[in-house]
Amino acid sequence: MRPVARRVLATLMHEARAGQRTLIMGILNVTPDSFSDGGRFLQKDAALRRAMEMAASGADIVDVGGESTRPGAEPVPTDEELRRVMPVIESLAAEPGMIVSVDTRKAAVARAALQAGAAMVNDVSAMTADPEMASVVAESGAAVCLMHMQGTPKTMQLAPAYADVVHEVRDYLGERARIARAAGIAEDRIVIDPGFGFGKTLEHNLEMLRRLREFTDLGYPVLVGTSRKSMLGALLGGAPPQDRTEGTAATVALAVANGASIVRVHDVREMWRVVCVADAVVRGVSPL
Ligand code: HH2
Repeated sequence: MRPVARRVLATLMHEARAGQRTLIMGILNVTPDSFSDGGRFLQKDAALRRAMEMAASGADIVDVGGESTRPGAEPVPTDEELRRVMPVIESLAAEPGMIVSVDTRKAAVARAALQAGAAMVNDVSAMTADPEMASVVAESGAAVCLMHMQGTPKTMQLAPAYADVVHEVRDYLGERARIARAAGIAEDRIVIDPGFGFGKTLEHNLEMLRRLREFTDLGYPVLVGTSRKSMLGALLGGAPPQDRTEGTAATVALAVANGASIVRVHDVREMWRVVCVADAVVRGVSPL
């Protein structure tokens, strides 16, 4: 990681942990099949343009992914995932002040991305998919986002079931964070995420958003990723992903009110404005 990225990451993690303001993670899917923007950013030029646009619109972190984890998705081989994300990450990480996250479950992809200058690993398996992931993250000094998922993308929406979704997910995230720390990842480099839409029914998702404080009580910054997800389509009469902006905005505002530190979104310009207003109400701060 470059010294500038190291410094910016330390500041962002401090802000996230102290609850000073809500950070925005902009989504960049370099995939042919992501649920809402699949195929749009497969060409490197288009991906870089999109990343720069998101940074200019207020993204603190750009999250680059080369494998869709939408319900039903098939796994992508390592060499294909590397081929998709690495040219983009290499260019982005060279931009001064740009904080790049890599959305991957594979240690080999994380290692290559971190060597190229990425500052964060966003692992939707909470480092359970690859036994080498924890040591790769620990050695790099990068941040990690640990997300909860019931099952795998292929099967997770078939029959999600919990006795109490918030208790189960909270206990799991607490345990994964403990394991991350035991592997040498610093406490102030860990972010947790309840995993909206990952093996959850609409009711589970609503319950998690309503009771988000029970996750923040674990003491780690909480990331919320509801952007354009099917829970919003279900609540908005079947609106397609591109027509879920207001629904996303409602969940972002409620996430801020309920203690989220980071929101992961597609519509950065719009959600930056939502966060601006929500942070003024909830935290009494304004970036303008
Ligand atoms: N959601 C998606 C992917 N990665 N990472 C975290 N930490 N939290 C999330 O909620 C999350 C995530 C799915 O959204 P998207 O990347 O837009 O779609 P796809 O998986 O189809 O590429």
